[in-house]
Amino acid sequence: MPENRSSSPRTRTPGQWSFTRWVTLGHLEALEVHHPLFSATLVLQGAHLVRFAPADETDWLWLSPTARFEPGRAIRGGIPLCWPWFGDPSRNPPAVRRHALTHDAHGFARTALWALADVRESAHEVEISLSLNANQDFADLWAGRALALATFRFSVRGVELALTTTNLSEHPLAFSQALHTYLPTADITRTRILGLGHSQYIDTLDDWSEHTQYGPVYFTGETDRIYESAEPLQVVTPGRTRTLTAVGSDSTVVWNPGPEKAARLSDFPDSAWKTMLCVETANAGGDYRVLNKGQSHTLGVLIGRK
Ligand code: TA6
Repeated sequence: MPENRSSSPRTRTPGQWSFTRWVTLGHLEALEVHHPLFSATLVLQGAHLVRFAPADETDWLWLSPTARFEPGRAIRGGIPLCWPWFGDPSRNPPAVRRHALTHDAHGFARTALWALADVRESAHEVEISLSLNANQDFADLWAGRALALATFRFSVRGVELALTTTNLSEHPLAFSQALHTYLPTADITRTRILGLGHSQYIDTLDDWSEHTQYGPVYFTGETDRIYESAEPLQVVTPGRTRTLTAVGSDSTVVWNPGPEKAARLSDFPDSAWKTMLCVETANAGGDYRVLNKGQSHTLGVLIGRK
């Protein structure tokens, strides 16, 4: 796991905001939003949203009860940003793979220190932007050069997250990525995902073979699939339905570790697989993106209520 790195000196302005303030989570700095309509916690390391809830509601995101907040350590839960590659680099297309200079899953953005770019507050919403300049400071991890800008917009409607990548190099840049959203459920065996019916998917547990989805996605054990679709989704769990609407994506990753893998995961209680799932808005597999010099691409998701 690459150590905690910053692409620029930390510009930490005193909290001159109405609803937003600096806090420390474990050993990490974070911005905590306490708005009359919602609350949220955004960790600077990884531009990692770990909590969001409208007023009088329970958290919309799942965060491991054993998550650790340490420099250079990925946080288990919330919405990790997998960038500038998704998953195992060796499982990426050659154009993406050749830029990755480590074997770490999910790139290095989630353990890098992002810089605060902007905070905007209003009576109805709060928007926070963080940036990561993946320049020569990351030359031992990645052969690319790009600027990543993560913008979070919180409101009573939900969370909008947009991750914009701009190619700063002189050459075309191929990359993959995912907004690795962890969602809670009261019972994974009574949970289903609507909106992926009739789409093709790669089953990483069945030798990465292609399959067709018929009807809702149910969970009967470890599930780890890359769907070649990014239609609007409904995640139906006992007592609540969450909607996920993607932009800039043609792939969706669905993951639940099941009991055996759960026992091997870091910062993850053995039984936690029963009360969480990941539904990840992505540019993964064949949906990787290529940017020419100066070009940008935005991957986004709106997590809302039905
Ligand atoms: O998104 C699915 C996945 O790639 C799974 O294969 C599993 O490894 C999961 O991500 C968690 O990855 P992490 O590195 O956060 O433990």
